[in-house]
Parts: sequence; C-alpha cells; structure tokens
Amino acid sequence: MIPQVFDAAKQVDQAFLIILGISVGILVLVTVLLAVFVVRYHHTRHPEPVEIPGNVWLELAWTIIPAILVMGMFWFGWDSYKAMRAAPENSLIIGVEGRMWSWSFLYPDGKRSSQLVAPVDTPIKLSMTSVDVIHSFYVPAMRIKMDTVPGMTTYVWFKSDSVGDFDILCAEYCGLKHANMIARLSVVSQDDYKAWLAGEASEGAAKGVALLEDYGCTACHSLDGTDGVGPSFKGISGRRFVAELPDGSETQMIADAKYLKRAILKPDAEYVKGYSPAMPAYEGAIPDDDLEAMVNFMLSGDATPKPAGREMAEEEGCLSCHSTDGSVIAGPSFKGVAGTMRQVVADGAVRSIKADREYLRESIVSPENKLTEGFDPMMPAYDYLDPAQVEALIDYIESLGQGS
Ligand code: HEC
Ligand code: HEC
Ligand SMILES: [Cu+2]
Repeated sequence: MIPQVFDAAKQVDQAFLIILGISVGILVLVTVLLAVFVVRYHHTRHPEPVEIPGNVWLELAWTIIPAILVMGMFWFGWDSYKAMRAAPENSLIIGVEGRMWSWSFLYPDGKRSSQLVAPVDTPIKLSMTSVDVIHSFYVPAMRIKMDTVPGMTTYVWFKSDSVGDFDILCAEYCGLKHANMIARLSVVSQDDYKAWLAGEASEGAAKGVALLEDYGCTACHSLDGTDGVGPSFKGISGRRFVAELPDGSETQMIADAKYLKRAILKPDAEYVKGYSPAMPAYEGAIPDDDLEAMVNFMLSGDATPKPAGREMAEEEGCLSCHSTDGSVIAGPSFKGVAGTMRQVVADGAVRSIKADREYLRESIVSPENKLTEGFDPMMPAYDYLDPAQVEALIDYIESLGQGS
C-alpha cells in the first residue's frame, strides 16, 4: 500500500474505497440475481411466462436506493475534493516550474532546486506553471496530480505528517523524454529544512567574504556597491564595461569567469576604464582553490564550488535533449560543437556564426535569439542559472571536443 501521510489524501482513499465497495456490492448483487433468475425462471421450471403490469414498491425501491447510493458517492467524492483544494491560509508557498524534461522548485528566498524539499507538519502550497508545454505534476504518495500549463498558474497543496522521500512524476505525455521527469519530494524536520534552506549558501558567502578580506582585496574593493580605489564587487557578475588595453585602445567587455581570473592574476592585461592601474598582480600569490572560490563568490555570491558541468547538464535536463556522442536527440549533440561554424536563424535570416563561448552562453541563456537551423525552437531559456553555472556548462561542452 502506498503511504498515507496527508490527511486530505486519507479522505481521497476513503472516497475511493467507498465507491469501490458500492461498485463491488452492485456487481455481486447483479451477478447473483442473474444466476438465480436463470435457474428459477428456466422454461423447464416455469413454462408459462407471466405478464407483470407493474409494482409501485419495486419501482420506488429501484429509483430511491440507487439515487441514495449515487448521491452518497458524490458526497464523499466532493468532500475529499474540497479537502484537496482548500490550501490553508498559512501555507508555505513553493513555486514549481515544469519544463522539457525536468522540474524546478523555487523557494520564497529565491533558492532554486531540482528536488522538492519540504518541512514536515507544514501545509505546502505549490504554485505551478510550465515554461513550454503542458505537464502534469504528480505525487502518488500525496494523491495530488495537477496539470502545469504555460502562461497559467495552477496549484495543489499537501501536508505530510511524517518525514520521508516520495516520488514526483509527470503524468502528461510531453514528448521524447517524458519518462525522465522524475524528481524527489523529501519531507524533512523543521530544523533540517531551515538548515537546507540557509545551508551552503550562507556558509559559501561567508567563505567568499573571508577570502577577499584575507587577501586584502576589500581594502580597494567594496562589497556593497560603494566605489573605492577599484570597482565594487557588488553586481560584478556579467557586468558590461569598457576596458582599456595596454596599447591605449578601448574595448567593450563582459565580466565572466575567465575575465575575472585574468583581472586578478594579470590586471595589466586590461584595465577598467575610469580607474587607476593600482591593482597588484596576484599571479603566483593565490592558490587555484582560493582563486576559484573568489571568482565563484563574485559571480554568484557563493564561494562553494559549483557542481561540475557534467553533473549540471544532467541535473538541468540538458542531456535529455542533447547527446554527448554525436547523435541527435531533440537538439544538436554537444560533442564537438564548440568552435564549429553554426548555421543559425536570427531575426528571420540565416547566417553563419562561430560557436565560441559568447555564442554558447547566449544559446543557453536566451536560446530564442539564435536558433540552430534545422531544429525546433523548443529549448527553454536557462536565464535563472548564475554565471558560474553557465560557465561550467560551457566548459563541459568544450571538454566534449572542439570542432574547427
Ligand atoms: C591597491 C588596491 C587594490 C587591491 C588591493 C586589489 N585591487 Fe582589484 N582592482 C583595483 C583597481 C584600481 C582596479 C581597476 C583597474 C583594473 O582593472 O585593474 C581593480 C580591478 C579588479 C577587478 C576587475 C573589476 C571590474 O569591474 O572589471 C577584479 C575582478 C579585481 N580587481 C579583483 C581583486 C581581487 C580578487 C583582489 C584581492 C586578491 C584585488 N582585486 C585587490 C585595485 C585593487
Ligand atoms: C527541450 C529540449 C532541450 C533542452 C532541455 C535543452 N536544449 Fe539546448 N537546444 C535544444 C534545441 C532543439 C536546440 C537547437 C535550436 C536552438 O538553437 O534553440 C538547442 C540548442 C542548444 C545550443 C546551441 C547548439 C548549436 O548547435 O548551435 C546549446 C549550446 C545548447 N542548446 C545548450 C543547452 C544546455 C547547456 C542545456 C541545459 C542547461 C540545454 N541546451 C537544454 C533543445 C534543448
Ligand atoms: Cu512532462
């Protein structure tokens, strides 16, 4: 038997059992009567058919009894339906996003995860939508199933009275890898939930700040947006700025992982316009781990290393559309795509463009800008990934071979 951890789900089970019981009762009654009548009124025993003109009591009975049964079934069904729809006012609201072919869960503080973590004994209201086609969010253990529809918000709620892990599935056929839309609902204690929510993020942030202080960076760079000897680190991730090259020329640049590392190790490769060349070179002075952690922190506010690209590509569902062996699933294979010339459709025209990091980045964050020719515009925009994560994905794609 599947677990019963949600009160409203118990009502659903009850309604189900009542309807099943009545149906079985009727089946038995009809079958028995059928057998009795076949024997009792067989022409050998009952050679003379009798015409029965009517029987008021019988007619009343077979009208009223079924009416009561049907109304009764309706009542239990309605009652459990109401219980499933009536999310308590004080519910914790968690967002759900369906996409081909994975689920994302969004917590009130902005945290995002690919598994649903929920505190025990707390009503949870899931506010759901889809970024592409219709999916259906299904948690058998909670007896909840609801379509997620693009452009529309639907909801379900549940409250688990015990901790445990439960399956989440998609119950609406949504294409090739529909069966991959499996996730986990982990119901955990209140303390574990708080720890999970605050968890690594704040530890990672504290580590980032500590590193920048330890290496003396904060003497010249603020973390809160105020200008110092150097630009503030606040909002540096993905910032567009004008760089002055050593030869005196200027160029437009974007602060990504590669640039940030260079800016720290070899500041004289380019200077941020408007600042003096006061930044010391840290080449050889910062171990790789610390440099990585600092850059992660600048990009995402969290110094802990992001999962490697391969893991992310699995977590985010990229590999359900992109193969790594050259075969085509729904999108082009990642194998050897980096560095090749791509035929893309942009603004209605087809043109050729090199798959450099900038192009790959755009393909991930806003795929609709440049569609690879010959493929459907089905890739969802991964604009919620932080830059460090996008960089990791690009590194992973590049590691699968570079074309020319
Ligand atoms: C003596 C002051 C000083 C110290 C100490 C210093 N910087 Fe800088 N930093 C600057 C200045 C001035 C600039 C702008 C000119 C340039 O691009 O080099 C800059 C630029 C940068 C940039 C590029 C910023 C942008 O907006 O593109 C990064 C990243 C950076 N520093 C990181 C660090 C890190 C990390 C440390 C510590 C390990 C550090 N800095 C220590 C003065 C400093
Ligand atoms: C629902 C299927 C689907 C998912 C999920 C998906 N993609 Fe795509 N992707 C496509 C399709 C189809 C194209 C080709 C059309 C276009 O350019 O959007 C594409 C194009 C790309 C391109 C450009 C490739 C080229 O040949 O120029 C890159 C890079 C890419 N995807 C990366 C990713 C990454 C990274 C993820 C996961 C974070 C991801 N995709 C998730 C379907 C998908
Ligand atoms: Cu689906």
